[in-house]
Amino acid sequence: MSNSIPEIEDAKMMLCVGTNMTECHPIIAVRVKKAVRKGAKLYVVDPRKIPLTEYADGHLPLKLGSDVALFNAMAKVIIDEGLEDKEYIEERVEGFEELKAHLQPFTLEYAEEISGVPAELIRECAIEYAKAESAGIYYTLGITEHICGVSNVQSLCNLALITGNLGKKSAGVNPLRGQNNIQGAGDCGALPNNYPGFQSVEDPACQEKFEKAWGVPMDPKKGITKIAALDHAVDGRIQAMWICGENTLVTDPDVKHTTKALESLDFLVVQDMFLTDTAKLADVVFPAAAFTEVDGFFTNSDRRVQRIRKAANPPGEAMPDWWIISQVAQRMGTSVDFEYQSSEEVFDELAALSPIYAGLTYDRIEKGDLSWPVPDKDHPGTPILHEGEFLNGKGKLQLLDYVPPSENPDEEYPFYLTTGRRLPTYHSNTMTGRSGGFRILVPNEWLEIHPADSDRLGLADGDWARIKSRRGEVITRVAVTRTSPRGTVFMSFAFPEEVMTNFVTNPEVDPRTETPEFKVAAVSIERVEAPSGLGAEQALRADPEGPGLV
Ligand SMILES: Nc1nc2c(c(=O)[nH]1)N[C@H]1C(S)=C(S)[C@@H](COP(=O)(O)OP(=O)(O)OC[C@H]3O[C@@H](n4cnc5c(=O)[nH]c(N)nc54)[C@H](O)[C@@H]3O)O[C@H]1N2
Ligand SMILES: Nc1nc2c(c(=O)[nH]1)N[C@H]1C(S)=C(S)[C@@H](COP(=O)(O)OP(=O)(O)OC[C@H]3O[C@@H](n4cnc5c(=O)[nH]c(N)nc54)[C@H](O)[C@@H]3O)O[C@H]1N2
Ligand SMILES: [Mo]
Repeated sequence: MSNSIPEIEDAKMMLCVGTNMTECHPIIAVRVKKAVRKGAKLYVVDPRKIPLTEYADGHLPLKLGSDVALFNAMAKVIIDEGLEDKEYIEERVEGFEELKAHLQPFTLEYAEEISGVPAELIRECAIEYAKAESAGIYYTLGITEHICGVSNVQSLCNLALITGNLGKKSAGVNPLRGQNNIQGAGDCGALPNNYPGFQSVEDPACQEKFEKAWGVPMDPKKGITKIAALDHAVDGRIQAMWICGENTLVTDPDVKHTTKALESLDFLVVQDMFLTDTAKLADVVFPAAAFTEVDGFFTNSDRRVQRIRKAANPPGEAMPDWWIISQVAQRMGTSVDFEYQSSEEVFDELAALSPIYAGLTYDRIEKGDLSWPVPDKDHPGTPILHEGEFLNGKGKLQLLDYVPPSENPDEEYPFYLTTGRRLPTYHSNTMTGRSGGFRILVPNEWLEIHPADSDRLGLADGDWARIKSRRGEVITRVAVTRTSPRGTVFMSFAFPEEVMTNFVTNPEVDPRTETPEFKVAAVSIERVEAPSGLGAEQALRADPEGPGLV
């Protein structure tokens, strides 16, 4: 995030895009609700009528994958109305005239046609965003898990840049990170293109620095993503894989392809707290300790570095992840020193090699109140990025085109399926599924479908349906609800033992990040009889409340 979480409370306008915040980031959503109570405006851009819309001044229920058309039109409104921040643009932004020319075709009428959102509502949202003293953008997977995910994000950055909302308190462009330490994992170099501290593997100066630190030659080429690695497993270029803390078999798109990839490997290691579906395919399983059972550090969504402390002993043979990795490394006979005695030693090495962590020690992160960059020991941390100047010079406006989703409804597959989360379950449910009472909250998977569509298909609430795409099919219960719009249905992926949602999802990726288009697949839906053995014990779903979409 460019700004810190507590600042949200003082935002004057919040634009929440593709983020089901009350269900997926409920603590952050509390700050949003507090800001609303203090008089801030809230606009929600999401195809579904998610609970956050109940607090909103405006809900823009756009068609799946139409974000660029909508945000380009908003940028055009802002410029046409003369609401851009001229001084900020002059001083800090590059490419304004080019953007202005590029936006000419993105009229409100065009945006309404592509997104289905009434032109007047788009205009209202643009004006509220531009006029606010401080306006924050918050987004999550609704815009990133698309073949145009990068463009979606850039179209939001354009809005922030032309209105001077980057480098300012209670504003910014804020991706709400998914898992507790996904930010920290990237910071530590768990990325194909960076060493720890986001230092490029392709930069000769960085290569030299790490060669010196570790005493071995560095590969000057960047690595590959997990998506590419699975493809390479199928075509034989990769023979061995070590999966740490991921239930890949269940959570990657197109399960048939993932299964083939993992089964093609000569050797698979899985390091997890539980014997997941993925771990069952492994040659070796390393039992990992849980976060409550280890000492270490996590870096939060807003770059806040925090200590975690051991509160219980791990069960059985389970050990901390850093320990398992360093023990294997030592046995591989490398000349690199992997003899860490504690997580603190790992942290000190990270701080020594990454300028953004340079001023941090376990003592300094004791209270968890410092956000990186913290370049030296006296530095107070950086809750707001880009204050005063951008690291790489000027903020560059991007000229973006609308690209439709890779798969769209046709005669054979007439519906859009979008997938995501529900509050009581966490991903593949390996963790949340273990608490006895959770099925009271979410008894089973269900397909969220609008009454206009269910009527046409002869489906009643609680019936069973077959959902089929070009990749595969699943059978699930249906819930007739106005949460999803007509023509678009929604499922989670939390009940793989009953409904393997990712049999159906779309493996097409954004070519720049290789993030799959989990948010759009074309599917067919047909009523089926209740499968034997499953119907009786599965209660009906709990339905989200609210009037829903017409
Ligand atoms: N309870 C719970 N919380 C979680 C998780 C969990 O499994 N359970 N997982 C964590 C992780 S790793 C992550 S990454 C986050 C994810 O957090 P979110 O991204 O908020 O979760 P999703 O359910 O994937 O929701 C995406 C939202 O995008 C909307 N959407 C779909 N398509 C589009 C589109 O084309 N445009 C726009 N504007 N919106 C669209 C959907 O309707 C949905 O409301 O949640 C984290 N928090
Ligand atoms: N259809 C569909 N699929 C999706 C998505 C979607 O929106 N739609 N979203 C995608 C996204 S954003 C995400 S993040 C993924 C999530 O996908 P996964 O990360 O595969 O999902 P989890 O079920 O959270 O699996 C995490 C595993 O880590 C283990 N674990 C937990 N803590 C530790 C630890 O400290 N050490 C070790 N070694 N293991 C640990 C857990 O036991 C669990 O098995 O799903 C992706 N898949
Ligand atoms: Mo995620």
